[in-house]
Amino acid sequence: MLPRAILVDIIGPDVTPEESLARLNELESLLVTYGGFVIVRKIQKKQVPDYKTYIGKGKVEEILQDSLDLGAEFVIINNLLKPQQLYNLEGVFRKHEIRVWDKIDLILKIFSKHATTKEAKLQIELASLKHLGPRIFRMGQDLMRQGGGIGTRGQGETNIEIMKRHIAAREHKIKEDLKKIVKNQEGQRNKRQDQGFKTAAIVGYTNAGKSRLLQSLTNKKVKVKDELFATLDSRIGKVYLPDINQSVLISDTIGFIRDLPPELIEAFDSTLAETVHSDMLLHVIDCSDFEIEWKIRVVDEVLKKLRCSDKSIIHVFNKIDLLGETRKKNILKEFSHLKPIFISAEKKINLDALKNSIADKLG
Ligand SMILES: Nc1nc2c(ncn2[C@@H]2O[C@H](COP(=O)(O)OP(=O)(O)OP(=O)(O)O)[C@@H](O)[C@H]2O)c(=O)[nH]1
Ligand SMILES: [Mg+2]
Repeated sequence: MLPRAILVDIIGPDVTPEESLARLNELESLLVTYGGFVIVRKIQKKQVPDYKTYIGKGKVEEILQDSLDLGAEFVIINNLLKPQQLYNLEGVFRKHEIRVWDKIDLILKIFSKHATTKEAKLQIELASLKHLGPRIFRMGQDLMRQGGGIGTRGQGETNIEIMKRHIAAREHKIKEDLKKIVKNQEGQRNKRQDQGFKTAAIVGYTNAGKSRLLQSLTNKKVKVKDELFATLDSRIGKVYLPDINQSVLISDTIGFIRDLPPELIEAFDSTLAETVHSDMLLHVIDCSDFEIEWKIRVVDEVLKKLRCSDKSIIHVFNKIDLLGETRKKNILKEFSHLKPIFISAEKKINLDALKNSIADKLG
């Protein structure tokens, strides 16, 4: 049986019903990608999150009762909690064998499931250590306090110190290993540059069709799947542009998502290096999706964090095969300022126009 979960979202008073729905839909897609099943969705409007447990006290009790009544194994909170808050919540649910995750926990679990390369695995381990570390210390401290009497206390402190040192040493080792990978990638990038290749990096929201576009343009075999965060590494393929009689390199990478925590972006430094060093960007947008506008905004924000906002960019509106004429016209009107190029990566519609446009930008 699939793990059963209660989804909880704490939203500010200004969040509209549409946005609130979109937020929970996204969390549900993440859970489905992980392989779970939603039994109830809970929303609490709150100006300021609870200092101790993020969720208000009454709501915590309500969620616990529902979890017990409905047999939930997980409570997943659609926010980014402080380690202390998560730890306190876990304290309420742990004795009933119900686990409490925040959004990063869930994303990290999906990442672990999808990671295949050494680089991705290292990056995920690093992000997990950063995210979980403080909670592990808390647990250690509690054990120490429960130990009580003289003698055990000293032992507990020593154990926490050992644990902290162990985690710090592991972090250090991962960073060293990643540095080697980055160096190797730099070498390859320099070589490609010396050979005169220009690069266009595909970016976009997760599940927009980035990997399919790389495959359709370059025939490179990559993982294409209807799930979030199917891609966790970076891939490069070559495409010939007749307009400028030149081949360019196209790279594909991890997708973005709303509230992508900065520590995850940091951990994925080496995977995102291809994007950061590219000559231009192809921002792929799923135009069959009704949430185009804020997804574009999310991607723009991540690009800003990566200091890529100044790069030349093409807005590639993908999955045109799923659109009726009216909707296409409306989208064209609403987003005309972005000069969209409509394509279908899946059905290979309008790829030549896209190639010409890339040639234009790079030429
Ligand atoms: N109908 C249609 N489906 C598409 C098109 N392009 C991609 N898809 C589908 O959309 C889903 C996601 O495609 P991917 O290429 O894996 O998307 P991605 O952006 O790489 O996703 P992540 O790596 O998970 O961030 C897959 O089921 C694709 O088959 C398109 O032009 N039309
Ligand atoms: Mg992909």
